[in-house]
Amino acid sequence: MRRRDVVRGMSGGLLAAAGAALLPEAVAARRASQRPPAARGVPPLKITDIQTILTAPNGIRLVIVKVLTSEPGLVGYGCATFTQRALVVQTAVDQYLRPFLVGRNVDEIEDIWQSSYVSSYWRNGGVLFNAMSGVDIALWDIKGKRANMPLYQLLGGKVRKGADCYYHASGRDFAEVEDNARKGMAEGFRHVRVQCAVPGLATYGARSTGATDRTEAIGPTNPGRIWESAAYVRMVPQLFEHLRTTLGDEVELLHDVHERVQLNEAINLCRALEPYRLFFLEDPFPPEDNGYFRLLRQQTSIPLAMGELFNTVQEFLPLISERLIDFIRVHISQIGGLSPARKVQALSEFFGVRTAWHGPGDASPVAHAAQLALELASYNFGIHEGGRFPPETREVFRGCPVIENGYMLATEAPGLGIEVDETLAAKFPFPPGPPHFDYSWGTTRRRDGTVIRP
Ligand code: GCO
Ligand code: MG
Repeated sequence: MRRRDVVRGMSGGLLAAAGAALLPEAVAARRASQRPPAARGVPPLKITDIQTILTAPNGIRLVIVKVLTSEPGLVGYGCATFTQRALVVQTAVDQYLRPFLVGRNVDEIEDIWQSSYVSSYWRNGGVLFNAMSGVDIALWDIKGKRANMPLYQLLGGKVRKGADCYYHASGRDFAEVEDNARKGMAEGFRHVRVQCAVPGLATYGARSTGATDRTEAIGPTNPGRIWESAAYVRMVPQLFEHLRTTLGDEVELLHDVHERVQLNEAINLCRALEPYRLFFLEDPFPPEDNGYFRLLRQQTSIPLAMGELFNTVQEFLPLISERLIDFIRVHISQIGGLSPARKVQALSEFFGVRTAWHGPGDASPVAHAAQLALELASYNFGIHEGGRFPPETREVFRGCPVIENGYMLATEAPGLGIEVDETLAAKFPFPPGPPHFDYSWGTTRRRDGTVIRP
């Protein structure tokens, strides 16, 4: 083969290398010395401080972690929101993670996660993992800013233009749910989660119509808010019958059971819902009943989503590896942040499980932006929960992802693209008394007084 033919079949660096091999040594050496130096990454930077920002722009208690670095002005934000126990997370960050991590190299995200994980000896759980998540997501934000790239670039680059979102529609009756679903559809959402009140009961996702006697402490002998599953299980298929008749077949419908039924009820409910072609049915069981998925899976073709209450990956590994669910729905700050979420996403891809990270109002815009980065870069993305950031939230979190035509889109700014306006954040202090989202946990009971999960 002649030299010209060899060269024609090559390109770029290979061509240069082959050329150098064929040139006299002195010329090759001169050319090498003229080449720009290889990129050597970025100079080491230290964590100089870790702070917490507490804010409730829409009445929902959010915990944000701010990591400061030795480069003046370079900071990162992470979400550590465990809204029901926000102040405990703040203590975990300020009193424990901060002293453990100040002085560490900001680039060592994985090692910072691994060493923080064992730094308390007893580990995991909602408080410690949320605290770690605040730091973890902030470090990814910083890495993106240093690279001058939006975070999805560091995770592999886009595999889609935007993340399809699902809108929440609820109501006191079927007509109100339908009206609210139509509002979402008119805004361009192709996916709508529908929840409806059951008369006389404290139903998840809809304003309660049950009576509450608050003069005495709620307990087994004074149950207060009442939940019974039988009426609910009868209502849901009727709701879907109504919605498919009025809204048509095109729109994708979702529903959250919120862990409130027994195995046999879940089987019957799933079977009754099959004709209505749900996008997914969420959280039929509490995590304590993970074992039920093996039985439910065999009985129905309804796509199953599960997971906002999970903490450790070990809890839900079998659900993924045995293909017992269709969507994994962990709350990314609850499992420790973006670093573990990336692993869950990668693992799930190999078992045909799609991601539908938990994303209600108690996941801050910082968490949504981190989820979005992963969703844009991962093949097995399923759906993004949430349809909007309210105006006050958008003012505090400048640079929220954009929602357009039912898609969440990256702003293309470096890192997560969000700057927290701390002066404004301080104008929305935590509300006194039981926070929003906190009102019913541990106080909703069966008619006979037995507390329900959750
Ligand atoms: C959802 C959830 C939430 C949770 C809430 C708890 O799927 O959106 O179930 O509404 O109940 O995040 O704080
Ligand atoms: Mg849910």
